[in-house]
Amino acid sequence: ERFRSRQRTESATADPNTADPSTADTTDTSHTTRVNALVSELLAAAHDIIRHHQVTYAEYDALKSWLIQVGEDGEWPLFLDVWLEHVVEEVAHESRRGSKGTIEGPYYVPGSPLLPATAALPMRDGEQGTPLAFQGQVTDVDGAPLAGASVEIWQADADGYYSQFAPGLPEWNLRGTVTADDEGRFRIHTVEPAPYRIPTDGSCGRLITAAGWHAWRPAHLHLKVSAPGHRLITTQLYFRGGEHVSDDIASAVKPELVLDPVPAADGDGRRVTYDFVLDKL
Ligand code: MBD
Ligand code: FE
Repeated sequence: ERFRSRQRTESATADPNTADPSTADTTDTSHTTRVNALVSELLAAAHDIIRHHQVTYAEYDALKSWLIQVGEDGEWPLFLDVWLEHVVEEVAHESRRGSKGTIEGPYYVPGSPLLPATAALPMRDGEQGTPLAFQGQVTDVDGAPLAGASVEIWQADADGYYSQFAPGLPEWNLRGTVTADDEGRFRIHTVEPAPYRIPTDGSCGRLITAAGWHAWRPAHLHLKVSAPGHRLITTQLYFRGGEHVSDDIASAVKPELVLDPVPAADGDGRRVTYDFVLDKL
């Protein structure tokens, strides 16, 4: 269970796009007004649903024990990032002109190994999966290269497991922080991840089964791309034609985020180019 309950405090405070609630004065009236409005409206929506659907005591008791169990399973990060984060991301980045972002999800870990502009992600000998050469350039919205931009990448392996959230994987497997070259270019050698299935043995899995949904996310690479003086982008990239690209349980696919890899020239795996455009701060 401890693999599911890592906290995300460091990334939340390190991301300049994320409002830092710790700087808010809790005695501030505007803060109080905001909490009052948000929580009151959330509760009113729940009250309406209870009346509209004539929710029974049996259903209320089931909800209560399910909510308690989500915490005991350490699945609140998973639940929130799968079913709520996409709308927070949509609102947060409405005004952006550069590349699209999407949700961070529950499996980011800051501080992955630093790698040069051309590098392979840390991986095991004989790491399974189709080799993927992922290259591109980081520029600003005027097309000027961002020398030394940071391209942080994390992903599941070919079995759909993330290091530090599944047992038996090397600590930083398929996680790295690449520094782009003087022209903002990078070339990262990795393997194509598998589609990801939400754990079916916990509370989120029970919800999915009870509601008759499926538990899948399409195969994806996670990225954080940043450069001094520019807005950090948290994003994910998907693979055209892959399973669940059009029915992601986490609603985090955007058309701009779907890659079209081609066979590599040397016949070993696939390659793809994807450029990132960062807004100014
Ligand atoms: C993932 O790998 C993920 O990216 C999200 C958003 C939710 C669950 C698992
Ligand atoms: Fe993921």
